Amino acid sequence: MLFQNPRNRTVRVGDLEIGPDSPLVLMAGPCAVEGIGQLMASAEAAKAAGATILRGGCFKPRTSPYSFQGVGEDGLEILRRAADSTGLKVVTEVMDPSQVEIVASCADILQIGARNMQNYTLLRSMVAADGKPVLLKRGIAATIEEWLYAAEYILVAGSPVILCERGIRTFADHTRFTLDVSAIPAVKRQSALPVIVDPSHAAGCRHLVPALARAAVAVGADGLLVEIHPDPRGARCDKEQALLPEELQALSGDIAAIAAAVGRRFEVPVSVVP
Ligand SMILES: [Mn+2]
Repeated sequence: MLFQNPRNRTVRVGDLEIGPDSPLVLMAGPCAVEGIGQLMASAEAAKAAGATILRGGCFKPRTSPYSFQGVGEDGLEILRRAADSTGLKVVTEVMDPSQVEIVASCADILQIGARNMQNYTLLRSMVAADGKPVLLKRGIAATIEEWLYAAEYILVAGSPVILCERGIRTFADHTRFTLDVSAIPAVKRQSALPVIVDPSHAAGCRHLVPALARAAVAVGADGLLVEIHPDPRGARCDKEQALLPEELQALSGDIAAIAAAVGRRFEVPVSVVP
């Protein structure tokens, strides 16, 4: 194996730092951008729970071509407005090389989804991200070695990488995917890159998300990416797994307590009681 080992273990996003030497970072927001009202409510809920980064997909890779495909470029502006009005950073997915420049002009972190982890044309096209950090989700059937080689394409293209474990495909059908908790300490042995965990897409159902998030923090994740929605029943995408604002608040308190137990910090607003 020949991996670049960035000496700097910290990924900087403006004034925010992500990595093992920094406080845990919480990224939260809806699966998909639907409109300004939904995004503002999500951004306020994220902020109130101690999140510093707002998520939301504008271009959605969907299993079925008949499912909602996202609002497209218009969503980027909505995302930016909601984030700016609450003082949050933005992470959003880019699906195609032709979108890299426009997404990079709006987002603070570009996301490459699990389905695109080995889309080498897209990975190489991160050269157009102008050095902005890229959040690279692990493919649903990718080994750690394949994941790190995919990261390498992005590093070579000039962007720092944040790895994101989001569950892999196994025989188990009680969750949407199986969260590979062991991947977090395992990948950290081989790489200095920050690792965050997405418990939402692994679980696929709301009631399992907090437990998986707590486990991720306990094994050393550097942050979490959590789907929330002000009205999950009306969500156009992934409604089963979106946490309510008050559920994210409760999870934040748990995370602060677990972080402290494993020697990490997670800065929460005073309204969140650990
Ligand atoms: Mn989703």
